[in-house]
Amino acid sequence: MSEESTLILVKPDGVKSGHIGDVITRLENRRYTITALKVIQATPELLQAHYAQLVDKPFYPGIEAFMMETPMVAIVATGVDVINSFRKMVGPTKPEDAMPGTIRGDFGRAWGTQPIKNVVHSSDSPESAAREIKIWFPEL
Ligand code: IDP
Repeated sequence: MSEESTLILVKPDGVKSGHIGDVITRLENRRYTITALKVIQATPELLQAHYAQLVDKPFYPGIEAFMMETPMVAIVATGVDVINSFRKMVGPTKPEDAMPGTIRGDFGRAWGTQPIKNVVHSSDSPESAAREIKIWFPEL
């Protein structure tokens, strides 16, 4: 397998609860390379592009408001199979479904809330990763 890159966002609940460092540490422990990293305040435009497939859902306005609560940390991580492997390290969408040892299982605290607050976003496919990296890092 060859190297690939994925887009990771430490969401506002992860920022507020002090888990930026934990996410970075897990990437480094797994020997992924952090190829870009910045603090960025999301806007409705960025979020509508990022969550294009969710914009029409009834819960979308709640997601948009949540994702703008604080600036987020956006990361491009690179390594062999990083997209799928990091998704496994993140765990399923609902923190209450995520096993201990996963980022959402260990650090997700907002169980059963709407919108779902789950510490991090990570790309789910090579196509999503390429699209999302362009949205959050147009300078790359
Ligand atoms: P993922 O983040 O695990 O890839 P997606 O289905 O791509 O999950 O959804 C993106 C984000 O939208 C989720 O992480 C979560 O914050 C929010 N979300 C997804 N489904 C729901 C829902 O049914 N209610 C509220 N929020 C949701």
